Amino acid sequence: MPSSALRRSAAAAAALALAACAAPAVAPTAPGARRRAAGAGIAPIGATMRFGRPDMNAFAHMAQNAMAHAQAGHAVDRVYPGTVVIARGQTVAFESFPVHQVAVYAPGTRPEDVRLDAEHLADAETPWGTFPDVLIDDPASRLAVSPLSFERITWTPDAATFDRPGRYLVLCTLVFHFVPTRMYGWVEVR
Ligand SMILES: [Cu+2]
Repeated sequence: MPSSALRRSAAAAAALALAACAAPAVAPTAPGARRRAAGAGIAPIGATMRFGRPDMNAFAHMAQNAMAHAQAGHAVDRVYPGTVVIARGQTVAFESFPVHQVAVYAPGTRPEDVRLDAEHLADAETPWGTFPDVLIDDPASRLAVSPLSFERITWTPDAATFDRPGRYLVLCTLVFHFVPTRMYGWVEVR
């Protein structure tokens, strides 16, 4: 069953995308932004990772047959660069281009550990309707998950996400990105 959190996340992203159509400004969607805005616990950004590419920052080409387009898988659906290194106390700015969703898993989690059976796939609410069972929703060892990016977004997980040394798996939860194009990378915390 899809988690309500993922549903809320997708719904929030959809609302954001719709709002973006009316107003050009797209606010970064960072959990903990309120707390940081209050002046507490600002985490320095140690690296930037991009999910997808800026030249794919338009989804007009996906509007027709969006589901079929998404399922086809594309070579650009990758993480750039594949590995970044940060220090403890830092976080990562994830620039995400349409359409991806970033999930961070605890050190020790390997790509093959992520479960992809029907019990661990969730629906995605999109501007084109509901896409059934397309989002990887395996909460085991998962530390943080971003909204779906229907526009270019920058998502910065809370500094507590990377609070110990190790190699963190970061992946796109769209199953047809994670599997055929291996859309995942690594954050090394030293
Ligand atoms: Cu993706």
